[in-house]
Amino acid sequence: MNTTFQNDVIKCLELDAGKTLENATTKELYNAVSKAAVAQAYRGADKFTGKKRAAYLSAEFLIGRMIYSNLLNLGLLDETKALLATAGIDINVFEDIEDDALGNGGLGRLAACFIDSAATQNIPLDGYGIRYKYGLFKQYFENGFQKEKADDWQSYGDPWSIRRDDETVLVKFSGQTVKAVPYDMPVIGFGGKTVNNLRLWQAEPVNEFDFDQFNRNNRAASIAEKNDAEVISSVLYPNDETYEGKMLRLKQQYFFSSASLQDMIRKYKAKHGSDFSEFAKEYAIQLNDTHPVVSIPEFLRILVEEEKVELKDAVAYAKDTFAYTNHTIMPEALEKWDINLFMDVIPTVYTYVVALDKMLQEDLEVKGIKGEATNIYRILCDNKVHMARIAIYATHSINGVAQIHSDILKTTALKEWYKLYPERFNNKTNGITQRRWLALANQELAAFITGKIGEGWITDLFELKKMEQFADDIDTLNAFADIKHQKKVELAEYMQKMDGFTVNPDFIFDIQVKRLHEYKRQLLNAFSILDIYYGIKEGRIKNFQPTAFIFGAKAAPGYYRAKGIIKFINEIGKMIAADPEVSKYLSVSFVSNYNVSYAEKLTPAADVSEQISTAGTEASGTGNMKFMLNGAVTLGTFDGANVEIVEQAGEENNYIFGARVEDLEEIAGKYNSRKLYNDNSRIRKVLDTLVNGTLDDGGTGMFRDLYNSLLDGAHWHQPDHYYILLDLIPYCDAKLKCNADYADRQAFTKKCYLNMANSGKFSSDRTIKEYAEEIWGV
Ligand code: 26Q
Repeated sequence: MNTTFQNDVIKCLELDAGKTLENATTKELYNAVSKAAVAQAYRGADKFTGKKRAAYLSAEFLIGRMIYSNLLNLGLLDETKALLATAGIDINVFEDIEDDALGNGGLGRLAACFIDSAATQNIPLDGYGIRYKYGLFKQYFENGFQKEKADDWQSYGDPWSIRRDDETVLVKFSGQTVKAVPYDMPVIGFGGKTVNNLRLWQAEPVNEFDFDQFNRNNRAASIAEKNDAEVISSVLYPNDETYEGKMLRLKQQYFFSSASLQDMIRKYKAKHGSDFSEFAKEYAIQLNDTHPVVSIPEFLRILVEEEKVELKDAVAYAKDTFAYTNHTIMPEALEKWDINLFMDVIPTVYTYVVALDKMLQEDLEVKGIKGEATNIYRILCDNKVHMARIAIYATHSINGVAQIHSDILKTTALKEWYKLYPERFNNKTNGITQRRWLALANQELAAFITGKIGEGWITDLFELKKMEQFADDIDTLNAFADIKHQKKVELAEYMQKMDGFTVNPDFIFDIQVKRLHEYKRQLLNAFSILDIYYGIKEGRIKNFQPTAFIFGAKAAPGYYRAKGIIKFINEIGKMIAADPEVSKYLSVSFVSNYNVSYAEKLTPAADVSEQISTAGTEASGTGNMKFMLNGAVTLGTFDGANVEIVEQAGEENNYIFGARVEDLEEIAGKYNSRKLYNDNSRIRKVLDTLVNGTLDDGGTGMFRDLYNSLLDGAHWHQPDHYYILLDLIPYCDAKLKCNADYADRQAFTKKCYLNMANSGKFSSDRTIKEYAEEIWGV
């Protein structure tokens, strides 16, 4: 028992709230426990001194709820439970605390897993990002349609952050200067030995209030500067994968990029003065996608204009310091700013973009590339600033996030660049932290594993391989199956409480949770459910093992088609629930407000993990890894990290279907979705529900639009751009095969078990060590 920690909690309650454990509110308890834990973290940590550090620059950190994971890593979880229990309080009261939802999805959650892993593996890595006032919107449903409301994540306070006014910096835009105020969160490694830092910048005015304007009765003008500054860190853009050229978004990017660089440069100068030749020996900077890439020309600007470094030296230091991670190959996600907008917002930085473009041209000329042929490389082209091109030209490392993705970058998406700089390209397959996604989210399975092989897996997930030796032991498999059932019961209760769904825990739990996107093909899943529905009704499908299909997804508020898909799935659920003949075998539930905390309930409860993106579109996926770790089979395409998942766990233990990248390359240009529709009555039957009145979109025209997109195409896309109709029948076959296999419960449990036992590769501990060794040299 750590009496210092316990005393701190009691003391904090007394000082901050004038309360005791017995009469404190949840909010007061939360603040007291958190503050005591922060103090404990800083007390116990080793100090890194003088070593090179890495910085992870990311517009998003999707941390989720912090209290449980921090207590776990500090070894204080059981103790806190016990302390609260003395006053009759259940530690579950903290489930009311909001998630830190400062990210959209995979890219932001990856950043959160990475900082957890780095701290656990004693790697000096700090995160830098934006302290958005409002995180990703909260989702609710009205008549099956998605609605959004603001996410006020600080409603219970933010006891994990420490505001550091003394380290405030100024960020200058054309005609506007704002303060960037750092809020630091301790990033606590498992065991509490290493504490790294996550620094999130908040935008504030230099002058809070203009008294002159106020006295002249100009109320709005008196607070205009405050509003114009605060808006910069006010809200996370809820748009992943589609790019929008909004001025405020560029301001956000420059705001945190500039502040973070100023921070590092200030610390560097305190040690080395103005000789920047050692900068890359002190700092490695990893750019999480193109969102912080403006930090490269900003680095040049500061070095050249404020530190009097020669431009060509500054560029050389940049190349040694920066590295870039690509998270998508889809053209609509590539950031390209209008030159005019860029010049309007940050003209002083634009100068260095021009300089980079010129140096690039000179380098190309040396390699014999000139004139028109340079267009595919030019940083400034078609009146746009191409951010990914800056990131490739002025860094020493470019990585994809799964093997197949990195290969596609080399052979397709960035092949011209690969010819120029082959040595820069590398792969870093994503991972997830087993502390949150197993030790915390599935305490029953964690305890079971520890009972068999000890707790080494918590910091070395490859240890899970030792579980394989029990894969034929009946008692082991039964115990494993019991835990799965227990987690399904818990999820069913949670869904009842949160969304009013009644889900039968004796059904197969088949789960698809992820952002809503056409390429992720939730619509394909919906069609397969309709095909099963009609198959059961027509007697075509017999002996169907009852299945609960569970969805969770947010659609970007302006993404009309994605919202149509949500409504469609909700209508399918309604139709099936109203049909007693089929609802004995099928249920469809779309949970609302899917977030990290919901994911922690869903992942342990899945039997089947749906990972069905069109081959070549999902850079990696990380949800797939969470399900595998918790013992689910993957029903998926040969895409992203699924490829490596089946490589580890065996194709025979998973259900892989559909066209592969090579098949789609072959078919491109010849694909005719309408022919598939005309030739196959099952395809026709399910598609027609969109337009024949079977399912109702409330007169919005959303379903007709979906139907047209599959058969007629729209915008610049061919019909059925994501090959839903091509993969539909193979997908239904794989799903039914999986369903039939479930009848042999023991054989199916063994498949799930082997997935868990072979998931060691997918720890973000492995990934972050690869970054540290192969890119950062820390
Ligand atoms: C860009 C410009 C303007 C506004 C928003 C954005 C923006 C924001 C977020 C663009 C993209 C994102 C997020 C992308 C993302 O989450 N990608 C996912 O990254 C995961 C981690 O590598 C992969 O596993 C997923 O495959 C990939 O989709």
